Amino acid sequence: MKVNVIGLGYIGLPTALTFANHGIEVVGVDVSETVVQSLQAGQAPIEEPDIDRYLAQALAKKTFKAQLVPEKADVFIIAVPTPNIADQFGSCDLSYVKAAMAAILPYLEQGNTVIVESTIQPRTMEDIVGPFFEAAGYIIGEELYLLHCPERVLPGKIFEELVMNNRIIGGMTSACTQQGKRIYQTFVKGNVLETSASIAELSKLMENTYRDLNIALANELVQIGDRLNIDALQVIALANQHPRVNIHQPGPGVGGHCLAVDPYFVVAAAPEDAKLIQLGRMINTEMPEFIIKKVEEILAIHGGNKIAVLGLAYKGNIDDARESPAIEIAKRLKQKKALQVTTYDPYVATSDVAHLEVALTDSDLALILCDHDAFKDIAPAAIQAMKQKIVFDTKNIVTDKTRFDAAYSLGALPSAQ
Ligand code: SAJ
Repeated sequence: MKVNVIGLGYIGLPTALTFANHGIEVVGVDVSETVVQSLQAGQAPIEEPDIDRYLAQALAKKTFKAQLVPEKADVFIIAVPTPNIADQFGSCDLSYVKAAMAAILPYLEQGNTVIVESTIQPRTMEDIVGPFFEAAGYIIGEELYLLHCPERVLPGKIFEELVMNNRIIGGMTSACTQQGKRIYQTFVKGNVLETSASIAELSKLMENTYRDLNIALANELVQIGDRLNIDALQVIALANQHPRVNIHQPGPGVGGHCLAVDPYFVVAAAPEDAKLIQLGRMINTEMPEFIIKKVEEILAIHGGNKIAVLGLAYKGNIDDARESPAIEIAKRLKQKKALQVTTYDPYVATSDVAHLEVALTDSDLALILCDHDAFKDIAPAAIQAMKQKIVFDTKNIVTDKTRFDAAYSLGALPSAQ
């Protein structure tokens, strides 16, 4: 079996390398010359544990090569970005998917399989992808197998989850589903879950929408706790002692190219019905403003104006800052002339400074916006360099709060009253 993977990003590249390291001949295709050259030189263009090792192995076995254009193959996997369109509901931008479909069309032959892994709006396979290949003369399910097989891996654990997670195989016909099952059983050890393409699309979106909404519930609870002067973090911890309760963790907002994106695809498909989903997105996107308000209250209590913003990535121990609430908060704080803001993130190159202690030196407040391990146990010497030893830990990760003179969190907010 020979596989073309179109789009060598956070999902496409690990997928390509996983197939290649299971003995499948893989051609990785990307529109970026830089990405192709970097991969051919053995350099992975994304941060992910073990990716350099998997790339080296695949290149050494000659089961993987990267290039700008597709080749004839048995299977074509489309794993390109599907960002939101900046329209009323944030609908799905299919331009990259459509470009990938057009790019592979000349290389397709009867009996081939096309799999869309990109996260797409409900009914995209039925209403757009299927008709595209039918218009090119293929009978879906007989001459061309067509599926949506969404990914569900966690950045930072991608290679493990690609193999161990259950995998949804959403065929346009049952023959397509069976073909997809054969392909993914090359490496999937989790259960292969057979379904239709439309159910596969919406179930993937609902996985992230469920999570986004539950985080919104936790973030709303923080604001209720602020109003009522009740520690929301302790409320959550106790409520979750119930065997069937799992309130998620509040934070400075919701980032990433998944939870902050996918719910809008559902809303765009059924705006009159997706009322709760829209409200959840609004609560999460308003958290940065709430955090900034609390920062100003903390500075009003203790004085000072120098803030060390710790964390720019959208989640702990990775370099991805897409849709990161921390980036939004840092930007808005820097727009306030009275404040001096220095950002530091050990994984994000656009940080203002390259060392934690430099960011903390002479600062009045350490504002933790990301759960990087580096911020859990800040050395006393680094804290000693602060002008005021105050921390506002929006991710509730600091292990020893007594190292600070004052420690705030989303459960211990400055009492506005
Ligand atoms: N977050 C909270 N509170 C929580 C959990 C997360 O505020 O209790 C925040 C994080 O800080 C981050 C954002 O939400 O800013 C998203 O984080 P995440 O841990 O949900 O992870 P993602 O977005 O990297 O990955 C999700 C995963 N989906 C689910 O867990 C249902 C992953 O399995 C998906 O493959 C991925 O989206 C995707 O690509 O769809």
